[in-house]
Amino acid sequence: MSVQPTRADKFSFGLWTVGWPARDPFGDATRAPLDPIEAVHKLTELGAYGMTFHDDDLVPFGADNASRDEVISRFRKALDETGLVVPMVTTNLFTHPVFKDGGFTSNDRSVRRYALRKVLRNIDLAAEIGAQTFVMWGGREGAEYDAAKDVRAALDRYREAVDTLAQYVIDRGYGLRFALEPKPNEPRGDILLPTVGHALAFIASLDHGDMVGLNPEVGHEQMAGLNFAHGIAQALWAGKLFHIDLNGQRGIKFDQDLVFGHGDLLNAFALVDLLEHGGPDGAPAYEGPRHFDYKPSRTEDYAGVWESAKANMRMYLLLKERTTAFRADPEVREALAAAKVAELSQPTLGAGETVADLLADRTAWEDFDPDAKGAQGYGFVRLNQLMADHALGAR
Ligand code: ASC
Ligand code: MN
Ligand code: MN
Ligand code: MN
Repeated sequence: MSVQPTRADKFSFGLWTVGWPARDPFGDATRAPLDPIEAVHKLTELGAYGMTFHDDDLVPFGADNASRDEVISRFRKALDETGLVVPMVTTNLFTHPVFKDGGFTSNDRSVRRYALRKVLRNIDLAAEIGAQTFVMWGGREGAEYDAAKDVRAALDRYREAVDTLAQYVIDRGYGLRFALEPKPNEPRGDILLPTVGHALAFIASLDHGDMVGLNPEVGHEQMAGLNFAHGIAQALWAGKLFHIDLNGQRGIKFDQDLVFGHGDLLNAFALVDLLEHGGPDGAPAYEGPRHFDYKPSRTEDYAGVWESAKANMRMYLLLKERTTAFRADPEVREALAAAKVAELSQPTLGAGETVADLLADRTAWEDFDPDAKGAQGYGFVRLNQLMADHALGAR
């Protein structure tokens, strides 16, 4: 298997990732701004198939219509020249001070109305440029102080906003779906819809919930101490994995946005295993873009930026290769069987079996020996070591 990326791998990058000039809360930018056109050409050359952007990444906030049109037409020309696609567009409701208390959930109603207008305009652009997914990361939708935010009212307004936008997409006949991106904190002290689970519960309350799914980010779940592969499994189980943000994070701390696999490598292995082999009969469980939302570290110059872009794709392809070998290894198959992993797919009650039948089944209670079953080993550690061996290329 080749670890040279091709378009068939469906790798995409946010313009704000390779284009991050590396300004952080403590220091100035360490890199000059990147021309979006150069990013299009460079990413194509490296083997990516797509690029994504926030409205304001491409067109500076507050640009007049004439300069907006010019930027967009230059960008479209570069897409046509390279064949790079824009599978996803997202929205910036976090940079400008007007959004300091949020966009859809600001306490100030006029800010909420302005935020809706900004997003409606961006949805038009997303549809025009051929995107299939519209991501919403509500980075400023939250609070630092409990008394300052009526959380139930904020969730009402969040729901109102998402339903309004979904209705607009229906009315316009756009083929877009929405993907909400959870994050627990940063930049707000506490962000609404902090995890995959919170967002799934919110989506279930929407009028147009069928059009709304998730864009989970590796590091965001890990900032909450959660298992990302488990979160993705639940999103898949709910039919809500509309998009994904791949990156790396080392434990519960500020959002690091490292290269994919440069954080929790074994969880990244489990993730790629799930995405690439977790469907029926070992087929991929997810067919969408493999999207990187990372930040090239502040220490890097542009040579380092492009190395880091390559590193994301290389990590994914190496993990794809290793997980394929893991799944094909007869000893792994035997260890999976010994660990009864497939037995969990068998329904607990038999076909047509009623509770009365279960109550009448002596083997389930009267003749069941909990002490004997309690003494059995499951062999999970051996299985995990086989996974680690494959991850390290030792098998
Ligand atoms: C997004 C998104 C994030 C943030 C972050 C902004 O749209 O997916 O994680 O914005 O990249 O710096
Ligand atoms: Mn992040
Ligand atoms: Mn993200
Ligand atoms: Mn991010």
